[in-house]
Order: sequence, then C-alpha cells, then structure tokens
Amino acid sequence: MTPQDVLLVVDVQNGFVPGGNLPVKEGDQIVPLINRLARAFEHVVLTQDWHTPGHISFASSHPGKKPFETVSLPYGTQVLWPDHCVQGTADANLHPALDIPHAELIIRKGYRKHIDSYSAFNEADGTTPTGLSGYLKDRGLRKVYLVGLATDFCVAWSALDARKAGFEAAVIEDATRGIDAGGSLAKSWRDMTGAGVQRLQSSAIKVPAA
Ligand code: VGL
Ligand code: ZN
Repeated sequence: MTPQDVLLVVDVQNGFVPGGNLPVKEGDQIVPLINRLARAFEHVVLTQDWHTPGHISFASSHPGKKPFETVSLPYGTQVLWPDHCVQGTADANLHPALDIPHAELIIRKGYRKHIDSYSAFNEADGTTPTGLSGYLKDRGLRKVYLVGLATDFCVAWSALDARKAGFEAAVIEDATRGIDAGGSLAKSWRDMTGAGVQRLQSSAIKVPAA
C-alpha cells in the first residue's frame, strides 16, 4: 500500500449483521478480515448509515408498502427497507468487534429525512456531496479500497462514485457481503467492472505482521 491509498470501511454496523434490522447474510463474518486488512493501510475512513426516524427509505413511511418493494421519488426509484440504523440507536452503532483505532474519519450518511444515501460520496439525488471527495483530495489520497456492507448497495454506489470523482477504486470482494435483492449483486459487479473498479480478493493485499 502507498500513502495515497485509503481503506473505506462501509457500514459495518449492528443493523447490517445477523440480529440487526436489515441483516446481510454473513455480514458479521467479514469483521475479523476487515480488522486485519486495515493494518495494511495508513489511512482508513469509516462510513455509518445514519437515518432519521421516519426516513423516506423506510417502508414504514409509505402506507401499504412492504420492505424490498420500490417507490418513485423525485430523485428516482427508491428501494424500501425495514427501519434501520436510526440515529442514536444500537442498530446504528458500529459493530462492536470492529477494531480500527487508527481510522481517521467517520462519514455519516442518509441523515436527511427526504433523501437516501447509499454512497459515501453523494446522496441519492446524485448531486448533494457528503464532503468525502473533498476530504480525500485535500489529503492527497488517490486510490480507494472498499470493504464492508452491502456489496450491491452502499459498497457498489460508493465505488462507482469514487470513479466518477476521479479516484482509482478497488473492491476487496471477500471482505464484503451482499443483499442480492432481485439480481442486484451480479448487476452491481457488471456496473463496477464497466466503470473501471478493480475486483480484488484479500489475498492480494499484503498485511504487515501484528
Ligand atoms: C444499505 C440499504 C439501505 C447498505 C444501507 O449499507 O448497503 N443498504 N441502507
Ligand atoms: Zn440505509
């Protein structure tokens, strides 16, 4: 790894592991691997899904709608989710086994009631920045390695936006897990590969001895 590389650890939160409100299958299994990989990186940024109560992405905010159905919103089609990662709740906390004390920044996202944000770079309207691009550029960071949850939503959208913002991007596949709603996992890999996102395995990352 070089000093221009940054590890982006996406949404490793209670809400996205078994027992959480929007559990991703095997989501907890990647935590030890992410802790290990983080030792290879001088720079680590974490993201945290951080919704208001009654957030527009929640099925419960749309009478008659169930989780995993969709609605049409001003910024496009929105998949509806169970209530998850509500600000200040245990569901929104970072996973207790995540152990990356040298992480430099936590980007919270999805905190505006009427716009979702899968991506760590831009909210779902595609135009409202979170500030991450400016942060990385100001600090001279050029290549973003992504791990975390979920491969086909927040990881993929963040990787695609990293490319749009001019960064190199690589997803470390075995340090992610997907939701795979209606073929979304395969589609996300097609989109990422097409956008020049590298698809790596953790064996390709050389981790210094503890
Ligand atoms: C995510 C759905 C809703 C994710 C967040 O972290 O991938 N997915 N909110
Ligand atoms: Zn969310």
